Formats: sequence, C-alpha cells, structure tokens
Amino acid sequence: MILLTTNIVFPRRTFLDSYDTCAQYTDPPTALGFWIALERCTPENGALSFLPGSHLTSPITKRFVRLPGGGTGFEQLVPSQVQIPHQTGKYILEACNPGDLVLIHGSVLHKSERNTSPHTRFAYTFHMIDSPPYALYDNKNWLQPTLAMPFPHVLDTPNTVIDTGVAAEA
Ligand SMILES: O=C(O)CCC(=O)C(=O)O
Repeated sequence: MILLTTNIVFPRRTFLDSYDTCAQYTDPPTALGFWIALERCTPENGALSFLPGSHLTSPITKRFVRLPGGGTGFEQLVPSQVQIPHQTGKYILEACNPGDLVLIHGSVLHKSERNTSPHTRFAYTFHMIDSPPYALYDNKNWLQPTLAMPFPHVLDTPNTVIDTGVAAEA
C-alpha cells in the first residue's frame, strides 16, 4: 500500500544536495517524490539537478527527525569519526515546463540553486511511501500522522503479493 506524506510548495530558496529518504524514512526505504513544476524551471531560477546513479551509491548517513527535546533536526547515523566517501560526479540540471512531473527516487541526491532571476519558480511536491506489510514508517520521522490527521492511503487495502514463481532481478 502507498500513502501520501507531505504537500509543499517551494517558492525561492537554495536546496542543498539531499535525498528524500532522510526525511521520509521507511524500512525498507520506499520514498518516491512527485515534483510538479508550476512554472518554467531554468538554470537561472533554480531548476532541480540530480546526481545520476547516486541512489545506488549514496548511503543513508542522516535522518531528519523529531528531536527528543522538541523541534526537528538531523540525526547522524554514522559516528563523526567515520569518513563518508564524498559522492563525485556531475549533477545534471533538469529544466522543465509548467505541468512537467518529475519522479524522484527517494535515495537520489538532488539540489536546486538559488533563484537569481526575476522569475518565480513555484513547484508542487508530495511524497509517497509504502506502508505495512511492505514497509514500516519510522516513529522518529519529523512528520507523524495523528488520529485527527492520518496519512491518506491510496488503496483501502494493501495489494496482494502475487507469487509469480519468478525471482526478482537483483
Ligand atoms: O524544489 C526544490 O527545490 C526541492 C524539492 C525537493 O527536493 C523534493 O521535493 O524532494
């Protein structure tokens, strides 16, 4: 089953390289971002760029969580003395038009630069994750459902797993 998490409209800001699994953590990771351009996105007004293949190579090193003392912040998953290999490669900028949908793998590194143009770059985004029995939403995540405001489910009941007898490719 899939459920919706957040709806955010981003106006103008810098968004440093990040991956969505860090904020919408499930076990196993299942976050999928739906990012819809509401206006033209260009190199000048902060179009998104992506590091190709990074969803296969970037380890989950931090989580965006509710802090025990209140508020939200990052929790480091690896001790500070452990050197995380720096992800190398060239980010590819994806210019797009109003109405374009960009599907963002939860583990791919992506970012957007500061809007230096006179044009806004509004986008609408939400995320979907799998829910039980396929994945568990972590109770440390910054965003938590409540009885009054549960996460909406796309399906009323989870899809049945059909055993086709064919092993999934690695
Ligand atoms: O629009 C942006 O600049 C960042 C959006 C983003 O990273 C996301 O939706 O996952």
